[in-house]
Amino acid sequence: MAKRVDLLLINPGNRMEQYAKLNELATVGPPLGIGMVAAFVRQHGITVDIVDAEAYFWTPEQTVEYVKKEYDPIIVGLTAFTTKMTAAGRTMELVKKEMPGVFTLLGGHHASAIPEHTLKTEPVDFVLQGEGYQPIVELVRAVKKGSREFNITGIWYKDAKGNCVNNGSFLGSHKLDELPMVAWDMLPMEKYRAHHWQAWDYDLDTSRFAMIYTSLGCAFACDFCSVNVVYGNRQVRFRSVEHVVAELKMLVEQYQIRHVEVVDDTFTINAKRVEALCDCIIAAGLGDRLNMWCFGRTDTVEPGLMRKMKAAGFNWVFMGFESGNDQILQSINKKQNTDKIKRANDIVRGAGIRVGGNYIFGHQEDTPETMQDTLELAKLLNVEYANFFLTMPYPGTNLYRIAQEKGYPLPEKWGQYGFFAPDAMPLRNKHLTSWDIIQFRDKAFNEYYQSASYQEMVREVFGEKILAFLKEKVLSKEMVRRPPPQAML
Ligand code: B12
Ligand code: SF4
Repeated sequence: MAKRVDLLLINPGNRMEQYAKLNELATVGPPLGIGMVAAFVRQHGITVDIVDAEAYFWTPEQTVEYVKKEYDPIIVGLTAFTTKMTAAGRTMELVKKEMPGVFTLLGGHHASAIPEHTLKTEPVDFVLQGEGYQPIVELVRAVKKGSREFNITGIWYKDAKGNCVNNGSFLGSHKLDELPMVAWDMLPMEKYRAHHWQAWDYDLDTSRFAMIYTSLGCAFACDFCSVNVVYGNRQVRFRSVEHVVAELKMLVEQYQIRHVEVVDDTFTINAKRVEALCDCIIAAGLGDRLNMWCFGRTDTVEPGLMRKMKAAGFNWVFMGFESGNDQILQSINKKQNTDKIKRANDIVRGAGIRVGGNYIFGHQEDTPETMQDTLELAKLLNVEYANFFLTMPYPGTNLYRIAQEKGYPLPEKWGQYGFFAPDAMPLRNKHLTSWDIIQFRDKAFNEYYQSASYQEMVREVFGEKILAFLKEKVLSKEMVRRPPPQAML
């Protein structure tokens, strides 16, 4: 018999649209956001479950077929980034068609960035702007009472006349320790797997993977990033180190987790706290049982801190290098220059930690020459793994506003906002079309990964087997670009 629940949370699937030939290699991570919402509402007496369609590689059709058979929910709530909106929209459409009377709810970065547009254009009854704890408890209670008015901070809906009701954004409490741990018991833990590079030192076994947050929000405001549409422009909030370590311990002991991604946007921002966290991880005997990675800013990595992190199981640090040209770095307000980037790279690698370098092509002031500088810096640093990203005008970013002000075309399909989508469409600038940018990015990717110096480094550091894997499984998958649509030229 179908299981009756107040709230069914879904992580919609869209892997083929996003990753195409890279699908089998791309990470499969647990949806922390809905995992936390589920844990919170459950504490308040609401019956809830999670369907992680992405983890099963299900299409919206397969998802709704399963949901219809297994569940009898009052509200179906989905989470989505911009790139997942095609799948989220289709899933909600099918819920409306196949399960009449069930309410639909959408939360996450995309809905928080453009709640009104989302409410007007998607088959959704309620949009959550911001963090999803107390508002959802109140919403479920109101729906169950048969209410027609929802004056709940964070909840946007249409009134009886079809007008959008704006209840603003919900910013959660400052005390993160008061939030429960993710509802890991509702997630298909055996399905998650790390990025392939995270397992290069582990014989390519990506299983036993989880993600964790130790802080939420970011104090910076980079043009291309939309992190604060959910958390608001305020100080970063931290969990206590004990709270984090208790969750890590539970993940290791109950689920035998080994690979962990720390999702904090700038994990290394507060050195003292990171040291205390590392001490606590080491004292709990987890340092050599975990293989973790995190994001760090180039101005927050110092030798002592890196050595401590290495001892605590941090084997990879990813840093936003962004560009190899100092004027471009200044123009994007990143508060770093190429000397600082080189220094940070030396420090992290000096501590025996692998470096992931994030580069972006197509900044608003980029030209073919400055993009070449970025590629040259990448080759010079020759880090263990490099991401070559694109300037994507995600809703909620400054780039999105720039696109609107300047009348630059935006992608026509949500999937085109994905960095690895076959029809990805970065934002153009006054020197470069979207097509110029993407062509350069593809060339940069090939030049970097095919270069003798990169491949030699991989052989030396990780061995012959990893180099063979890289060549056969990653580099052989040539990205086929469709002929560019007019808007990209
Ligand atoms: C981990 C992560 C991933 C993982 C996701 C794993 C997973 N299953 O979720 C992976 C590596 C797969 C990933 C991929 C991508 N990601 Co990502 N990712 C993140 C990261 C670092 C953390 C997300 C997270 O767990 N946050 C912590 C949780 C607790 O917060 P949350 O998810 O926001 O959830 C809260 C609220 O939003 C809300 N909420 C969320 N969903 C719902 C749903 C309901 C019903 C309700 C009520 C509430 C609710 O309540 C939660 C608790 O308050 C964020 C940055 C960030 N700090 O958020 C970027 C981020 C979300 N990613 C981003 C991007 C761009 C991508 C990619 C498109 C990049 C690419 N490769 O092309 C892909 C898209 C993949 C796809 N399938 O389409 C952007 C999104 C921008 C946007 N507007 O869409 C972000 C914000 C990074 C950035 N700096 O801009 N990502
Ligand atoms: S790119 Fe990083 S530092 Fe910049 S706003 Fe986003 S999370 Fe913060």
